[in-house]
Amino acid sequence: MHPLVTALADVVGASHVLTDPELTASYETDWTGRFAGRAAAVVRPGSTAEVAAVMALLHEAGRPVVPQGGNTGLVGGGVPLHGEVVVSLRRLAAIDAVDVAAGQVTTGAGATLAAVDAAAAGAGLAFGVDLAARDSATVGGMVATNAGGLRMLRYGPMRAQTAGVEAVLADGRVLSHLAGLAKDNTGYDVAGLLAGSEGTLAVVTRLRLRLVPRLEHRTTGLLAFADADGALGALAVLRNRLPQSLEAAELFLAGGVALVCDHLGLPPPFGRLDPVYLLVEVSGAHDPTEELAAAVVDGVGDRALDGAVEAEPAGRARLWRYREAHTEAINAAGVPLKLDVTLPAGELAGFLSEVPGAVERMAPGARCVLFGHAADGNVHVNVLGTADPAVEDTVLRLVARLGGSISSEHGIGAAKRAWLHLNRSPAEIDVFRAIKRALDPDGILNPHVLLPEGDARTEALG
Ligand code: 2HG
Ligand code: ZN
Repeated sequence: MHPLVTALADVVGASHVLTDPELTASYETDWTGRFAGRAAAVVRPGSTAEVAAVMALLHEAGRPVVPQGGNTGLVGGGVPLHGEVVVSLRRLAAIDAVDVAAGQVTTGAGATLAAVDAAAAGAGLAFGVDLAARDSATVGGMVATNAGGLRMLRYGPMRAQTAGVEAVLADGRVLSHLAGLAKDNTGYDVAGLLAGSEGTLAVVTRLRLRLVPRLEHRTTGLLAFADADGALGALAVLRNRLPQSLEAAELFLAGGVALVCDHLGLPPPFGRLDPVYLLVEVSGAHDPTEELAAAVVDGVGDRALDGAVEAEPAGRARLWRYREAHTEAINAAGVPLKLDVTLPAGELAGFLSEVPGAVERMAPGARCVLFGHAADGNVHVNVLGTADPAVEDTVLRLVARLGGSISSEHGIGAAKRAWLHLNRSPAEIDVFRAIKRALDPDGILNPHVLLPEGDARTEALG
């Protein structure tokens, strides 16, 4: 056995150092199947102290590391594409008792989103971020990618929920700032910096998370429109009419709904495919159904082709299924190029109509599925039937030209590092490099993501 494997096993126990390809396989391929590599080993520490000891060993040995949570990332940022050691945080899943007075909870990085929300529910509270991968995505990975999700318009992204962080530096030193004090101006905001750092600066081991009131009443509406302008106009009206209660506003198109219906054997909403759908959800301490129905009837009525409002859980789930099953339906149809982008509000409708043609010109026959979080200007451009980087290049350049962001909520990862310069100036990238060098001078933490290619250490290890 390799001496490093023996040393790691001494720290975490032999059963938590995996080298057998059958056991490492699920840690080596991303959820879409697009990004895959071989890990030198997979290490599964069970505590912050073990993570610290593991990092000290790997640092001394000069071994590059990919920290991994639930492996639900979509940009190749959490899988070992270059023979790295995977440090899986999933065993750090313990959640402390909810601090009701503070409206916060301290949790291990490996707890899933669903588990944190369930713990919050036990105390009459909720977690502000929600997303379709809730049963697998871990809160540590969600902080590392600054995940946004379905309620971003109401509560903000993971960075906004993160009141404190504990993390292990590349050399094994531990930073711990978990008090979650509402006012705490004692220097740099490390938690804020680690949110969105994609495992390149430190390994997040514990978090102090903000919780939000649990709003028991919830109503979902699905509206169909002839075009994106109609849907986005309706959204603008609903945002004004429902400033306190609007929690989600999701947009999707006929092509995506057709895929979902094929995949799940569902009838289309309203018995036919309409060009554009807007799904909205409102919540409140009191039943918001009337408020939503009134806003739809007076504010949106004449713009929509059809609509449904559901307050019962089964009816709401039925409407959400059309939106939430997009990712799995796309995966069932092939290995997609996934381009998660933000457009300025005024450019969104134009982008939605321009992208399919631009993709078709680059990759004739490729299938473009567009959906996303309309209130955030966030479009998930999924392209099936091509792996041509020229398609990514075309779409990302179009986004940048329109003043948007090439990564809305999934991160840069391995997938988009070649295009970081479209959104970040040379001076900004120099600052990124300086921060990276300060925290990880030997460049062992996720060296092949986020920063441009030439920055990674190149020697093959493993
Ligand atoms: C979602 O909004 C996720 O469902 C995944 O961000 C998006 O599959 C995608 O492209
Ligand atoms: Zn999304």
